[in-house]
Amino acid sequence: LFSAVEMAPRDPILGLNEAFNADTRADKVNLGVGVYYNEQGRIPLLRAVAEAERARIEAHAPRGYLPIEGIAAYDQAVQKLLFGANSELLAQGRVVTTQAVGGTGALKTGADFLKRLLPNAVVAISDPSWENHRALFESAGFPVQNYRYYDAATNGVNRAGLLEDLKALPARSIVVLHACCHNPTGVDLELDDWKAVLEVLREREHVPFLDIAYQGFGAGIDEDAFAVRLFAESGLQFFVSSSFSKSFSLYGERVGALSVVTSSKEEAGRVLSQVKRVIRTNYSNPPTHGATVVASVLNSPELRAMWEEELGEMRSRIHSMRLAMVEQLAAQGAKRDFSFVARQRGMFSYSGLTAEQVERLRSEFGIYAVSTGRICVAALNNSNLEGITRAITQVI
Ligand code: PLP
Ligand code: TYF
Repeated sequence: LFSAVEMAPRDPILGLNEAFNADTRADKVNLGVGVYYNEQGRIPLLRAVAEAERARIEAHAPRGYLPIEGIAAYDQAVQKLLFGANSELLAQGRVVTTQAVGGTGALKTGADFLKRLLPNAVVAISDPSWENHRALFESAGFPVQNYRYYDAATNGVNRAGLLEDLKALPARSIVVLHACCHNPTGVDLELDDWKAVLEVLREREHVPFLDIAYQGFGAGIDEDAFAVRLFAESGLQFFVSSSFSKSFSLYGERVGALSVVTSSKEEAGRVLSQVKRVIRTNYSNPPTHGATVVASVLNSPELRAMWEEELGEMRSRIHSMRLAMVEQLAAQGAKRDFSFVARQRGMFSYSGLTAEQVERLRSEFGIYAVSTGRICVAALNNSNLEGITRAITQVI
C-alpha cells in the first residue's frame, strides 16, 4: 500500500520550526514562523485569556457537542469585530458566520463551499502570499494564479500591475486579499487602492475572499477592519476568513471564523445550511475551549478592555522593534537603506535578504528566517536585536 508513497515537501515555514528545535546553539533565534513573542522571548498567555479560563474551569462546564456552526455568542462577537457593532448588514441579517478551526479552517470551509458554487472558477492570490493559500485552494480543486502585488524596487505595492492582473482574470474569479498586515511582505493597500480594487472586482464580477489573520496588529482593531467595512458598504457578496491565533495568542487552540456576506436574510439562511453541510462532512462540529474563551472576553466589558490593552501593547512593541531595527542597522553601518521596515505593518518584514544571506544567518549565527527573506519582527526584542542586526550587516 505505501511502497510507492513519495516523501512530501516540508512546509517551508513550519519545517523551519523543526530545524530550529533541533539546533543546540544557546543563542539561536527563530524569526521564521509568524508568532508574536514578548520582550522575554515567550509566547504570551494574555491576562484576559487567563481570567476567562479561570472562570471557565471554576464553572465546571460540561463538554457537549457544539452546534455545527459553533457557539452563537462567539459567532456574533466575531461579526461585530469585523463589521462593526453598528453594521447595517448585521442588522439586516445578511452575514453568515460559522466558527472555524483557525483561519486555515475558515479558508478551507469557504473554499469547499465555493467549489460547489463556482466549480470552474480560477482563484487568484497575491504574489507573494501566505505559503498555505495556494496549496489550500488547490486542494479544494481550484487552479490558482498570482496577481502582481509586491514591488521589490520600491518596497511597496505594484499598483498598476495589481489592477491590470485583476482585470485580466476570467470573469467571476475568486480573489483572495489580505485585509491587513500582508503576509509575507508587511505592505498593505492604501484607502484609494482598496477603492480601485473594489471597482475592478465589481466590474469583473469577481468574488472577493478577504483573509484577516492579524486584526489589531496594524493600526488598531477598527482601523485594520477598514477593507472589510468598505466591502460591506459596497453591496457586493464576499467571504471573510478571520483568526484569533495571533490577536489572542491562542495559536494551538485553533480559533477562527468564516463569514459570508449575502444579499438578504433569506439568502443567508440558505447559505448557512450549505456551509454547515461542508463543516459536517469535514469535522462535524468545532472544538469548545478556544471559542468559549474568546467569546467570554469579547462579551465582557472588563475582559474586553483588558484584551484591547494587551493587543495594543503587542502592536506598539512590534512597532518600536521596527524603529529600533532600522536605527541599529544604520548604526552598525549596514550598506543599505532599511527605513522601509518601519513603514511595514503587522508581524512581518520582507527584508530583501537573499536565500544565500538567509542561509548564512542560519549556519553562521543560528538566526532562522524564511528563505524568501521574510523575517518575523514580532520575535525581535531588546536582548536579541543587536546580535541580529550585526549578523544582518555582516551577511549583506
Ligand atoms: N491567513 C494568513 C494570511 C496567515 O498569515 C495565517 C497564519 O497563520 C492564517 C491565515 C492562518 O491562521 P490560523 O493559524 O488561525 O489557521
Ligand atoms: O506565516 C506564518 O508564519 C504563520 C504560521 O502552513 C503558519 O501564518 C505558517 C505556515 C503554515 C501554517 C501557519
